[in-house]
Amino acid sequence: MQDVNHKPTRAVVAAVQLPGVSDVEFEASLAELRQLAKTLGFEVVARFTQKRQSFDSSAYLGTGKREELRSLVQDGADIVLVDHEISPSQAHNLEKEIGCEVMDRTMVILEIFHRHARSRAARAQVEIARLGYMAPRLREAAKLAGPQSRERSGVGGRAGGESQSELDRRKIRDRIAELQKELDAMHLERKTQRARRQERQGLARVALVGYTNAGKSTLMRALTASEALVADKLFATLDTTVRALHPEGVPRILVSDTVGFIKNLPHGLVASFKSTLDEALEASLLVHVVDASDPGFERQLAVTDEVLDEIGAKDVPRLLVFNKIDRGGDAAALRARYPGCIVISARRAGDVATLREAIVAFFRKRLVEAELFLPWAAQKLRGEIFEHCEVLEERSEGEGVFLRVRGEPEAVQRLREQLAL
Ligand SMILES: Nc1nc2c(ncn2[C@@H]2O[C@H](COP(=O)(O)OP(=O)(O)OP(=O)(O)O)[C@@H](O)[C@H]2O)c(=O)[nH]1
Ligand SMILES: [Mg+2]
Repeated sequence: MQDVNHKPTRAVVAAVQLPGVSDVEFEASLAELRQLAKTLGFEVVARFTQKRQSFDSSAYLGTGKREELRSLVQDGADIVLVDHEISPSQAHNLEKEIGCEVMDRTMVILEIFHRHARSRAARAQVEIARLGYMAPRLREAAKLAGPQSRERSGVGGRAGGESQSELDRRKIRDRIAELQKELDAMHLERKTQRARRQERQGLARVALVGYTNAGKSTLMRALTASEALVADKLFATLDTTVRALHPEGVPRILVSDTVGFIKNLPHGLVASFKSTLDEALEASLLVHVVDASDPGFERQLAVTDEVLDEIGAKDVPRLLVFNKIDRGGDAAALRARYPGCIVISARRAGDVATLREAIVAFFRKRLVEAELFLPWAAQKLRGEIFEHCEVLEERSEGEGVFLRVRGEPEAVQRLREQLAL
């Protein structure tokens, strides 16, 4: 997609506006496609739109419009990005008529995920989604290429009489199965590690979720004094990372940063990122971060809610956080409209402290007070008690010490069990 001189690829963003879609919604989606294109390093040279009752079944745009687009492309564009997911045959026909490559929204998002995937798990997840997207397209390509495609020279191992496309499909299926097996193994391993970590570190967990580019990683950095990747790109973060809230207190709170959501997140991606998100969704609190300065924030908020429902996180308590208020947005109006929300800028230390306090308050509400008796013989548990609980009072009595403590119910229960041994 890059020419030999490494000049940026020149892209046209194109979209059909259907009757039910408002101008605002349409423009917001197109602006987002531009952002996606920029994230891929494309230079957007033109926009191209058409109002239609429905997508043209053969090539997305109407006949006359395809002609127009063809000459626009000839004037200097390398690729056309279409703001919907289109069928393999629509893409193929459109490419043929306008004379350049066409990428639909799904493909653009998949490509970004592909480039940003770092960990083994993220790579495998993205590859599964890409293969799932490509399979029907390969079938289409084979159909269009006709019977002579059987003559195409394949890479070894072809069973007698099997066409190239059948072979490719079989390979794709096998590869997906293989990747899925790897992922399942990784998932299991992570689960075990997580269980161990929770044993050690307590159970208070909060996950930062929200639309891509809302500022989740920026807040992660500020809240945990760590080095999460922050970038003015869509889908900068693909892996869940976990760090302790800083400064540490009782309970010790773990914060996770997660992959961002977007309108029309390809279905294959939702499925494949579910395991990554699962970890985050075991959190007791979701901090839903919204970019208050984005005119389309309401839609972004709704999309995030939808995806959270879809992946089974509907009932996890949420804290709604409007971020980037330094860039725009009406704080008073937001507070009136979304009771209980917090309006902040991740760039202001005071605001981050307010958010931290809200998170800590949520978890402190769960804490219970209890009395523990620590016999002299079990002094080795003393450090553990102090690590997991706040000790409110301590008095020696006969065979040991009584400690009045405050901690998470699970931590207190665990200590009780250990003391009973
Ligand atoms: N002005 C302003 N910019 C912010 C604020 N918070 C984050 N940003 C910027 O917004 C951009 C995106 O921030 P990230 O923290 O990477 O966003 P994210 O939600 O993690 O995005 P993904 O990982 O892509 O889902 C970066 O350029 C940040 O510097 C804020 O409060 N004010
Ligand atoms: Mg991020």
